[in-house]
Amino acid sequence: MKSSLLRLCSLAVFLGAAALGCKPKNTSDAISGDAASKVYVAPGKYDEFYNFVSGGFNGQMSVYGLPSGRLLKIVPIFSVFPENGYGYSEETKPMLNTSHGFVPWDDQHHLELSQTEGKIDGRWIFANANNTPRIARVDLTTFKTAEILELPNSAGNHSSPFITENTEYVVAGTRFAVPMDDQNGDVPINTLRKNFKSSISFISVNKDSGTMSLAFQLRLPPIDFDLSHSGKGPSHDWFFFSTYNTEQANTLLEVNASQRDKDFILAVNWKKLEAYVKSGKGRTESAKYAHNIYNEQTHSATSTIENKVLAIDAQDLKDICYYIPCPKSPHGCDVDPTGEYIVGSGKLAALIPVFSFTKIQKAIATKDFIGTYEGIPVIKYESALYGEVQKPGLGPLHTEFDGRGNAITTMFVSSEIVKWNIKDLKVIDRKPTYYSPGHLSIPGGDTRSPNGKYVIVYNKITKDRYLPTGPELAQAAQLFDITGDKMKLLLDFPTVGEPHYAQAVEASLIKDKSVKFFKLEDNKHPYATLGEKNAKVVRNGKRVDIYITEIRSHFTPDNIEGIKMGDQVYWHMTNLEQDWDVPHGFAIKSAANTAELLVMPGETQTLYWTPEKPGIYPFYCTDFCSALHQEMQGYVRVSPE
Ligand code: CUK
Ligand code: CUA
Repeated sequence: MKSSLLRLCSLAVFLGAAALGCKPKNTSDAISGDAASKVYVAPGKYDEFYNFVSGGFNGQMSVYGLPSGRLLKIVPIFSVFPENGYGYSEETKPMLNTSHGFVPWDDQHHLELSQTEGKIDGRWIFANANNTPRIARVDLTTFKTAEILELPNSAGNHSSPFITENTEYVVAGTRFAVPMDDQNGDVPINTLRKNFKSSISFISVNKDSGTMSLAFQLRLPPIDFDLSHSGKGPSHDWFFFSTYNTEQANTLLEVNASQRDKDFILAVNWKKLEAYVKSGKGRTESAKYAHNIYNEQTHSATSTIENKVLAIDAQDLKDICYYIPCPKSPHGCDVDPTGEYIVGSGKLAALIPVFSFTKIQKAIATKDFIGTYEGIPVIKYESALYGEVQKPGLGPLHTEFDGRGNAITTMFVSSEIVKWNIKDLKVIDRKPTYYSPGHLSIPGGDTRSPNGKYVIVYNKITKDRYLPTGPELAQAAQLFDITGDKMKLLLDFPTVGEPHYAQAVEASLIKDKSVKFFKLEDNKHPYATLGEKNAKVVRNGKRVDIYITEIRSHFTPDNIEGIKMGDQVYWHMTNLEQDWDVPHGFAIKSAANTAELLVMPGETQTLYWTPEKPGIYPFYCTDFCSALHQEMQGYVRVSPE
């Protein structure tokens, strides 16, 4: 993103917009007199909203309270996390398995809370991985990653994990057109048009368990999907995608991908598509992808490699896909709460086009097309257009809705947020942001019922906003009050990673369902130790299983002998506590110990260990658990073979 900033900024200068600049200077009028009291959450008081923020290149999700901006938790999703042993314990390693093997990092851009009838229901949050395409589901009772599904036939997985109104599907569009996985991919890159395809994955979600499965993939001629959103209400059956690179350029020069005056929004009738698939129109293709599920009873993940996918071609179905021209390098593709208006944000456009679902339907019914693009009908721009927001600012990126008939759009180049009325397309207010905002988020702001109290803006550049921390500065969010006609800046707060999309929701939907500890009697881990008297060391050839319990504040057993060089040692730590917020840690001195374990009350987690030489190895609890925490320690003795 930052490199394209340079291009976009020079574009701003080129357009004679240097006055707007990349760096608004005046901050004094941004802070209103009562801002402090509006964001102050007194000690002992809870925040009103949970704010879930994507981690970008850190591969995690962070959770903040709003309006305070206090960081509550980092939830590892696609990256290993030494703080709690995610990706290091035997139980969580399978979560990061893929068809390419163990991939302990990814680039996480978008989050979407599950919905029922177009409203956030607070059950799960879905996350995308851009690099090795994956979709994850985080359980909001435990704040743990519950499931990760890899996506075959994709590369880059940017336009996801956007969902339909009842979480029927999580939808994921590929960023890169690629040769299909079951073909020989060793083809000249300039045969892209012939040999590459673009896929949109439809992942169904089980209503009760949340379990995902890759239902089918829609195949299209090469095109790069950027962002997407489902329809709502009247447009419930439809999904909308922004695209770029309609020249099917295969070099990285932006000029190549942006030379057209207009790219496309793709409208897909997913409901009809689903019916075609159900009636047997799809074909089964071979494809390899991992499906990883964490089980809360066994406290362990299993990874399965799937080998088939159902595919269906857009060109074979005459009434599923329609392109709508959209100026110019569209990025965000956002649908208003009524489901009637679809906002395309062309990064390089000096206006914001707003499309009308009713007009799109009419154009389809009357075949008001200007032609086809790779076999898919292209609706006439004017026939789909509701209207254009004129002179909104420079570099419109993303739009959210306040539920009162207004939209707020980030302007990447002119570094501001702009509020405009959806009906009359008039700009109502603009406020500078610091600097170069990417995504923004209003609680419920992409659903049928936004809570238009705040907008939170995620900035790409924070130069001079925080104490310097070397060449890289804090990532940053800004909280604005949007209850009045004029937006008011209330708070800056630094964030973890590079935030892209974020979602916020009323805390009441989540907080009372939060699991406080895991019941020991429900612990079905095969190596659980359900009481100190069951603690033991079991040898089976070279394999040694150590069943250890942890309770304030000792290990049982705490002195272990009989381990020999060449042994493969599995430390199965069971935390016997049955109380809220009493994890115990485990770490052992040695090269093989690359992270600690942090074991939640009632849970069992395993560290695999191979001793490096004979001797005495101390181990201890890493989490300050009681006045005797420091004493929570032990020794293991390793003897020659
Ligand atoms: S993208 Cu980051 S600012 Cu990946 Cu959603 Cu627009
Ligand atoms: Cu257990 Cu410290």
